[in-house]
Amino acid sequence: MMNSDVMGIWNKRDDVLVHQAEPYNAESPPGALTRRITPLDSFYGRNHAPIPRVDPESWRLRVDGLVDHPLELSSDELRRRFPERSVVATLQCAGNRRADLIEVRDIPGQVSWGPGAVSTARWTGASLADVLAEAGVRPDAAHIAFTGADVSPQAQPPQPFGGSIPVAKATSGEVLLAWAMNDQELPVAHGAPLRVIVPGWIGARSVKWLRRITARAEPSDNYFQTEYSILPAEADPLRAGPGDGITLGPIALHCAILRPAKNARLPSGPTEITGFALAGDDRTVARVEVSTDHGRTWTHADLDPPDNPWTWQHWRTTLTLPPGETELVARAWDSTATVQPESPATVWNPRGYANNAAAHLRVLCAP
Ligand SMILES: Nc1nc2c(c(=O)[nH]1)N[C@H]1C(S)=C(S)[C@@H](COP(=O)(O)O)O[C@H]1N2
Ligand SMILES: [Mo]
Repeated sequence: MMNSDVMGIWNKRDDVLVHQAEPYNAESPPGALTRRITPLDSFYGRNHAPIPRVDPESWRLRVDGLVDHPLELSSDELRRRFPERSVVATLQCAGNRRADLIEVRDIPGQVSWGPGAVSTARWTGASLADVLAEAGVRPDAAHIAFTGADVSPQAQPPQPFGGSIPVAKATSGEVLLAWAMNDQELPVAHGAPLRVIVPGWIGARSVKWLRRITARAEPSDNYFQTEYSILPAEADPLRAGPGDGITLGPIALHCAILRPAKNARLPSGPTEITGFALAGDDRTVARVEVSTDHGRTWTHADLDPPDNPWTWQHWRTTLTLPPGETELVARAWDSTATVQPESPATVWNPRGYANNAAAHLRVLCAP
């Protein structure tokens, strides 16, 4: 397939930041993140393999493992047999803002994501809880595993992308088997004919091109289930085993400055500073603060109320910036009174995941 065809399938705006063309990895332009819902043409894309060929006619979803009634469902059956449900949810890659960790210490072989591996959509589909209720999850099942159709050469051994979540989250109602995104047919690039959406959890658990749902006693043994984990700082990621890391699940508290842009040159005087914060599963953002004096004093920003616990909350404040260089720092607190760590150095880890340090950005004001 020619490169232009590949780009055609992804169907993104010219200003998305493409880190890799194959597998396609691209982050959203900062301007796209100022809106509550991210348009499809600027929603970030994160892949571990080429797009798989899935024929929507012959495609079936299998539900098996520790269930009383294994199911095999076509797209039509899914839409007919289960009530349709929509959830607005922010999807964030666990590798978002790895670039700031790389500045602390190099992380070879991983995509150097800036702050744009995050976007928000309105997802529509069947509730996973409803499908699992029909299959009858047995009491000895503790995890629900998902398997996609894309075989990743990055995995050892090469295997389809997959992962799992605990039964409690899987049956919570908000986890969707989505066939639509922003009220349009789910694009192939984002997992058509069907993908999982696990609101409030790292993007990696929202498996695209879904083929199979398996109820298990243990978490998924898919390569990517434990690849997405926090290793101890001194571990060698190439030698680490599945049990060596802390497996990632719920999203860590996060905050980003959207305006002004990094290294912007501004007139001095009152400047509007905007951004978003995201708390992750079961929490909401309770407060965002901005400092221009390296954290000595903080200004309380205006924060949008939460729509639900899984969607970013935008914030804004106006500060008078002095002439010369200023470092803006923005930090979020969540509804459990947790605050973000100050520095990426605190959270550095060998695979560069879950950088939840406060946002830092330098601007230059005219005298
Ligand atoms: N089948 C499959 N599902 C996948 C992936 C993948 O490579 N293959 N990437 C995961 C990761 S790491 C993220 S962050 C999200 C990205 O979703 P998007 O490409 O729709 O933005 O999809 C997840 N689901
Ligand atoms: Mo991800």
